[in-house]
Amino acid sequence: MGDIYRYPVYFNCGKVLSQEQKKRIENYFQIKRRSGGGECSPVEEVSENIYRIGFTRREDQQSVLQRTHHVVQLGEDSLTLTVKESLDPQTSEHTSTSFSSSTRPAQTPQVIPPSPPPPSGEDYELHPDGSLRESLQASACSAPFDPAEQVSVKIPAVEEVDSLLESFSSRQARDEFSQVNSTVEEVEGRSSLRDSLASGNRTLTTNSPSSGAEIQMEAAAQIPAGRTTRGGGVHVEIIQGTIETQQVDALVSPMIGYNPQTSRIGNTLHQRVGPQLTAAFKAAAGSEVMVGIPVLVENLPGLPSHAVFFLSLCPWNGDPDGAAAEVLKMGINSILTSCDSRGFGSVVFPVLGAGLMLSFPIAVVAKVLLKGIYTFQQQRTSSRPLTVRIVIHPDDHVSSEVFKSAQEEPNQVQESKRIVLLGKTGSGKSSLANIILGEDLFTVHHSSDSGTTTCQSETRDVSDRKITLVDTPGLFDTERSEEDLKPEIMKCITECAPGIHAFLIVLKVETFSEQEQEVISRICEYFSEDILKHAVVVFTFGDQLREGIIIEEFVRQTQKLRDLVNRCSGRCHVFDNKYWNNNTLQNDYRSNHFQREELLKTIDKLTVERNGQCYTNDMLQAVERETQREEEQIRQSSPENLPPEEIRNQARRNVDSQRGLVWELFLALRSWLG
Ligand SMILES: Nc1nc2c(ncn2[C@@H]2O[C@H](COP(=O)(O)OP(=O)(O)OP(=O)(O)O)[C@@H](O)[C@H]2O)c(=O)[nH]1
Ligand SMILES: [Mg+2]
Repeated sequence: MGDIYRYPVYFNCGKVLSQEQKKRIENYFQIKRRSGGGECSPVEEVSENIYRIGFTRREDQQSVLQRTHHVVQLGEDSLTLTVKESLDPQTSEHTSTSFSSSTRPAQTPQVIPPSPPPPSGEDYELHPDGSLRESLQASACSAPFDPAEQVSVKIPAVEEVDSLLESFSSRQARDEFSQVNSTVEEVEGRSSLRDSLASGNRTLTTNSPSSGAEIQMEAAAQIPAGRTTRGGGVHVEIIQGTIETQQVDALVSPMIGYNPQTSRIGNTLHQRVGPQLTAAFKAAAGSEVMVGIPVLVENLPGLPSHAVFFLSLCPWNGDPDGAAAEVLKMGINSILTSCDSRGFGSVVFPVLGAGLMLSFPIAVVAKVLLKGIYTFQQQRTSSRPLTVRIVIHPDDHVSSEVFKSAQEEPNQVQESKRIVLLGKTGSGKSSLANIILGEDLFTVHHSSDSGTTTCQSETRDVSDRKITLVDTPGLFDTERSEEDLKPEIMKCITECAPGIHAFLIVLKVETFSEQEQEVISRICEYFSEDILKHAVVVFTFGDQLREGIIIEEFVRQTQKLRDLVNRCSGRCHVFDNKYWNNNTLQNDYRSNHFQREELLKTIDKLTVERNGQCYTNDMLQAVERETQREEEQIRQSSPENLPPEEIRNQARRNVDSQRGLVWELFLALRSWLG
């Protein structure tokens, strides 16, 4: 990874930085608007109290260095970093770091104040000690939480969560629910979740017409509670503020295990309410809580909100499709369902699970939360207005940025993943595209003198994801001239603006020759090395693989192939578009069905690791701006209300017709970037 972050910035620090402080500094340097920076490495200590952070782009490094001093906010205190480009002893001797506070006199550089609760996310590592996290992780969410108190946390397996979720109205789920939540009922006198289960009038598979959820990002600290939602339905607000001061029907407070004080919010609520909080929680929860099923506590004194949903979650396990994410989804859905059946008009969510304790990536939380709300909204039968407010702590700029970009991209939640297939003529790109989308949409050519001649893009829903595949001709074949490439590269770029989530570099299971190497070099030359951060190497003609051999072993046998896959962070899969279609047995390695699911998971992971950001370059962005201008013109000039999809396609066609101009721009940029 070291060479990716090859543009360093150094700073000196009087004392050892904690992990959390390093993370804050990294977050600061990631946000262009604040520091001038961009994609960067974690902060690492290179010698005593000297730290390095590396950028992937020279422009970002240079723009950070334009300011000698950077001020990073750490709770109430701020840390001033004096930055340098090199470790030259002469210059590094003068680097300094100091703390200052707006409310207190500056402290000595040697003193790092105790960390305040992190604003980023909602839970933090306070309770009861480090062993909690370890025990939860070690037990993979299956151990009783606190045997001394005779309480426990029930954690269903992933499949159980799924089936539980999908069979909410089933008898079995009802029984299970009543078992874990019996005391909630006693305290409340009525449990509308149970009511809704018992009534059986709603299942999660119902597809009712929706009135359309609205998403709004509010910069204001507070939005008056009780604000009416527009047009009924679900109204989503994203604001910065403090959750405990919201005047709404219900707040959501995450927790680990059976302890409501294992999150920042839980602690804050405890401070406001006092010991009654624990007593009321215990009375409501009984001896057991189940992860993903909220415990509702109403009428807590000292709070402006009517009720609090305490939601037990599992720590992040690195898998966007894993148990932790499923539990989070399930919890969100349970809370929203409960709000509906209780007649609540407003509920407030924090950035659930993104703190140190639960450690979900913020991009995952944003996606699960927004998608959960959309899904709920599409499936609910009630048309009663419900305001769902997502509250981000005022200091949590990272979450704010992530949610803002989620909000800025139209229908980001349902936005399709744009994936481009690249590779030599005849490598099996069109065949692979058909396998991935599950339909014969792209023409497969069986003779060597014909082949795909134009870029084609198709979008389909595949395994709960919306996928757009862009099939290309053998764009980077060595015998093709740049003139030949021009129109098709342009078309590919207009199809993919503003960015590409993943590239599939398609290679046959065969000897990796000079020619293949040359194709890879050309791809990197056109799109820059950055492409490999978003690339997966996909092998076709998998039947050539010796029985019992997995693709990684095949890769290991050839140095150049190994290097390529390493540069793609090890991402590789294998298909046989012709012979592996009938093996539908789960976990059968020589099955396209299995490989497709694995490939989709790899792409999900890749997107999460890149915080949802696509591969983009100045060219793609310029084309996107142009496309948006065209869209605006079409909107203004067309008498009838065209659907957004049609406007977008028309705009793309218009931009594509100006290829000459775009090509000039492309060449100019390429020579400028060297
Ligand atoms: N046995 C086998 N044949 C394959 C596989 N993939 C593709 N083919 C065959 O290879 C030939 C070319 O496949 P295409 O999918 O058209 O290849 P392409 O990469 O799209 O080729 P261009 O469009 O020319 O760039 C066809 O005859 C396919 O049936 C595979 O995995 N196994
Ligand atoms: Mg083809």
